[in-house]
Formats: sequence, structure tokens, C-alpha cells
Amino acid sequence: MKIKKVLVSSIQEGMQIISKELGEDAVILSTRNIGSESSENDSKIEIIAAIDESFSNEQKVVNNDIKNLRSNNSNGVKLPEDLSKESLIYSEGLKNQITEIKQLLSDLSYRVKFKINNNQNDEIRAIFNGLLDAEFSEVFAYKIIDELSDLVIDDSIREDKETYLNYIKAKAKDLILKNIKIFPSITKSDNCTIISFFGTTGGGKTTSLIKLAILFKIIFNADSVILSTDVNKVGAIEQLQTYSSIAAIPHYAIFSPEDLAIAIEDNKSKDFILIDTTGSSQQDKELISELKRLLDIVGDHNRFLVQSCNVGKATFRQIIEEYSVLNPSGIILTKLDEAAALGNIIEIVNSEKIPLAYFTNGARVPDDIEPASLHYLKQFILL
Ligand SMILES: Nc1nc2c(ncn2[C@@H]2O[C@H](COP(=O)(O)OP(=O)(O)O)[C@@H](O)[C@H]2O)c(=O)[nH]1
Ligand SMILES: [Mg+2]
Repeated sequence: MKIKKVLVSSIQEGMQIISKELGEDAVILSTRNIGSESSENDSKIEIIAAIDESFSNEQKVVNNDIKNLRSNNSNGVKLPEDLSKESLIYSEGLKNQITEIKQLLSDLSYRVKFKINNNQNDEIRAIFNGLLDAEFSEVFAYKIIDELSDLVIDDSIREDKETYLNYIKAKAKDLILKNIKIFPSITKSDNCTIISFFGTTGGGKTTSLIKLAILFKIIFNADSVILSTDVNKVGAIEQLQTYSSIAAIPHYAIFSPEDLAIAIEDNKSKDFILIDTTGSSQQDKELISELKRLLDIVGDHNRFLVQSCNVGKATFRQIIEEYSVLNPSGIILTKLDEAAALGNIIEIVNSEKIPLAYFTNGARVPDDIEPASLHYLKQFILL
């Protein structure tokens, strides 16, 4: 850091001297008036300024790069004169790259540890390969193996290879699921319990809702009502009509937010109000905002994101991110019967920390639904 003190007659004069001697990036640390005993006209201003040379050098690099960009710009693309915005974007880009490099290094450290750790035996390697087969990412698998290698395991368990393998398999499953949260089980209470179901089209919202409505009736002898805001999809109302007439559970079509507010008020004496909604692509921000406005009318209630597990990792992550504006209280993970492995989904649920509420594992109504549990998930981690 370079510091400069100047005594000048005006701020302007001071700024000129400072920018000439310290450069444009200098910052003013303090200014004060120093009066003269002889006359007021002779009073001076003391300015202390400083420049952080390392920052200034970084800035020069950026500026040089911009200059190079200009001189190498042979393809005729016009670069704007004012590059201050561009340098900001450039440094933002640099920052992102540094973050990515940090992440890569952290991931790499797991790989290196795994490779150089001589304690890795055949059983641990088998688990590692099993994790990859179960569609966990390499990095996640390395982390689990790293934690597994740190476990203190009794010699009596290690003696028999099969006992040992089964033991570490069970431990690996515990480690994989240790951050997964489970939604508290829903029971009939003295008050009306309201649950909304939302998510992408075809994810299993309506079927899950009907399954739960019938189960609540069988288990709690509950009095429920179904409100459906999904009035535009062809066949949606008919689908509800069929099930609700078989199960003798009333259902109402909701055409506007006002309808919803009235229907909620009218049915407050029921044990459960179950709200079905129109499916929307996670990329349709407008539809999701509209849904948010609708559900906000309901106030505090259980909001379930219904999502099938037969989508890729990136899509599943995007769905959770985009639907997070609706504050899901839990996830209903559907179509487990169609999944061969769940590693990619488990990994995301692990990091996103939204509790799992129910699993559905088939199209049979109401049989194919289960309250979520870690025990149930374990069978999908085939190690
Ligand atoms: N295999 C299987 N099919 C399911 C499951 N849940 C729902 N479905 C089927 O998926 C399709 C779409 O379900 P639906 O509830 O209408 O989805 P929505 O658009 O989200 O309301 C229907 O044919 C359901 O029978 C499940 O857990 N397993
Ligand atoms: Mg539906």
C-alpha cells in the first residue's frame, strides 16, 4: 500500500496531484481543513490518499487484457468504447472461474486421497463401484468412501470377508442417507389439514392426491374434500370425477383465486382439504408465479412438490430450484417402480434438504403409496 499526503488550496488541485502520483485507482483516506493564522484565504486542505498496489496491478492485467482484446479483434466485432462494464463482467468471470477451480480442487482431493490411501481394500473398492452403478456421482462416491475408511471397525467383523462386506455396505447406506430429511407423518387432527400438490405435468399429482384421500378415509375415517384448480387439461376433471365418485369423496373445480378462497372457507370443517393444481414445466416461471399467488391465498398449509424419479439429475435439480419459490414443505417422489437406481435423485435431495413426504411405486389406487422412510429408500441403493 502506498500512502500520499498533500497540502493543497482546493480539492480539485489535490485530486489532480493524487491521480497523477498514485494513479486513477487511489482512494481518499481523509481530508481536513488546516487554517492559516495569518489569513482565512491562506487556509489549506490536507488530503491523505492511498493505493493498494496489488489491486492496482490486477486492474492493469484486466485493462491489458481488454487492450489485447481490442487489438486482436480482427473479426470486425465492434467493441464498446466504455469498457468499465466489460471489466466488471471480466472480473466477475474470473471470480466464477476461481470458484470452479476451488470446487475442482476439492473434488480432486477426494480422488487423490482415494488413490493414494493404501488401506483401500477390495471390499471398499467394490462399494465404490457399486455407488457408481447406483448412479451416484464419482465425487459423492469418493466422499462416502472417504468417510467409510475413517470408521473404526472391530477386528471380529473384519475376520470374515462376507460379514465385513455386509457391515460396510450397511454403513455406506447410512452415510448416504444421513442428511435426508423425512416429513413428519400426517394424521387427522382437530383442525382442518390443507395439502396442495404441485409439480410438472404427468408427475403423479392427481393420482397421489387420490391415493392419500382414500387412505385418510380408510385409516382415519377422515372426511375430505378435493379442490381442483386443474380445469384446463383435457380429461383432468373426468379423472378426478371417476376416482372421487368411487371413493365417495366430494370434489370441486376451482376457476379463480376467489373460488379457492370461498371453497377453503366453506370446507374448514372437513378433516382434509386436498388441492390439485395444473402441472407446469419448471421453466415456465410465469405459470409458477401464478400458482404461487394462488397458493398464497390458502395461507399456511402443507405444500407438496410431486415429482417422478424417472428424470435426469440436471432436470431434477432444476425442478427443485424453480419450484422452491412455492416453498415446498415436502416432496412426494413418484414412480419409484420405474426406477432402476436412485443415486442421482438421492444425491440432490441430500443437498437440497427438502424433506421427503411420500413415495409412490405404481399406478394402483390407493395401494401404491408409502410414507417416506430411509428404510424404504435403502432398497434402491443396490451395493
Ligand atoms: N408406474 C407408475 N405410474 C404412476 C405413478 N403415479 C402416477 N402414475 C401414472 O402417471 C400418469 C400421470 O399421473 P397423474 O396423477 O395424472 O399426473 P399429474 O399430471 O401430475 O396429475 C398416470 O397414468 C398415473 O397412473 C407411480 O407411482 N408409478
Ligand atoms: Mg393432474
